[in-house]
Amino acid sequence: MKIGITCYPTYGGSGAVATELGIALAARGHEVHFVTYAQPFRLPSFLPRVYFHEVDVGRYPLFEYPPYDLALAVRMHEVVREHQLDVLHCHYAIPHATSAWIARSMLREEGLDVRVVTTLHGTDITIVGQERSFHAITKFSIEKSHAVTAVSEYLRDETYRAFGCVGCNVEVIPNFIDPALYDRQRHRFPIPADVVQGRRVVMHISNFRPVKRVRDVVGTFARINRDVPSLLVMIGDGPERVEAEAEARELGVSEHVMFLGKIDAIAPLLAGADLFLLTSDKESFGLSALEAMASGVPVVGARAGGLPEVVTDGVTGFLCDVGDVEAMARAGSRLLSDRAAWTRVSQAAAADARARFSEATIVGQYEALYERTVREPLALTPVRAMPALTMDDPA
Ligand code: GMT
Repeated sequence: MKIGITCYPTYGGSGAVATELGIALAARGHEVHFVTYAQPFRLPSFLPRVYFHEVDVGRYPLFEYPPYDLALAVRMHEVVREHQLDVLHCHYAIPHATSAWIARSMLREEGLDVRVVTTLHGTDITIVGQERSFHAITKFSIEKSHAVTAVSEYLRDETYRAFGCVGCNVEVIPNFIDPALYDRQRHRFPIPADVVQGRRVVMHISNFRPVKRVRDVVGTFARINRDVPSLLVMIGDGPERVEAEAEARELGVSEHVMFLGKIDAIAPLLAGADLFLLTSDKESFGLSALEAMASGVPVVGARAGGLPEVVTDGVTGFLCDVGDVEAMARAGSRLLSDRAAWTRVSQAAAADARARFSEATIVGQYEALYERTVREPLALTPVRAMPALTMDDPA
């Protein structure tokens, strides 16, 4: 099959999943065309059957806000025509699914067509999509896709709830890991022993957006560090990084916290971690938690969104109420000070990630979906008439 993939190419779970899906599809013999404004961060420079088409928005001075969604639609239209793509797979609803609908409308004017598959990742539904300015276009773009997937049951249900889509078929296809890559035996931990100084390694990876509650990561760590001497390794960057740095200073743990910034290859870092913290108040899936589990790192986090579908509380990690840093710290300290318990949870996490979220299984589910969609376009049942949500009434 010939598949176009559009995603946010910068750091973030949806871009990571989209890129790894494309790479895996190409390895299975499909032709994959990435259409986006920059080379996706996890995409190597050359792979057989993988192509990258850059979207150029231009710089006309009249445009205070250059219309990326239109430039993307034009590029999608061009790539589908030139390469006879069967499917355009959009990761993150807006603007990608909207641009795909425009591209498809242009193609249909010329007697051509393409199937549009949209994967919902999280904040496209739980935050951005529910803003007054974006609600109607998100709903429209979901309805106009031939097939829609969500990365967790939580996100599927949230889509139905927020957009009033009672009859449409949102299929859950979870995120996945490459078990050969996320294997703690395979890597050498890149942080030197004289930096670690025998401390246990606690890790957090995110884009440091408010939803991640990175102050809670530092707060949880500071409490763990009182019981078990530890080092907190913070990977990623974003608007709340300064808050996390300030929290570390206020709690007097700065010398035990390292901020590494954005890093592409996280598997070697996870291979040396003893505990992973994910304290978000909304997390549709938690790809970084899955990558940690696959690397044999127990996860301690907040019982929010789809994270309980990934982390089995008490078996592959521990989940506590959002914001309850005391409980998270107690769970973390217990794990780090009981070698037998740690080994049990670490092994259970690595095994469960392989059993439920292996690349081989999940990529097969996407392939089956494409085949079904191309053979017999899914007619999404029209969404029932519903009042527009307002920000004062998000229910
Ligand atoms: O906020 C992020 O972590 C980035 C965001 C994205 O779109 O890149 O992540 C969302 O998609 C990931 C991949 O499916 C999920 O693992 C994350 O849970 C989800 N983030 C949120 O729901 C906050």
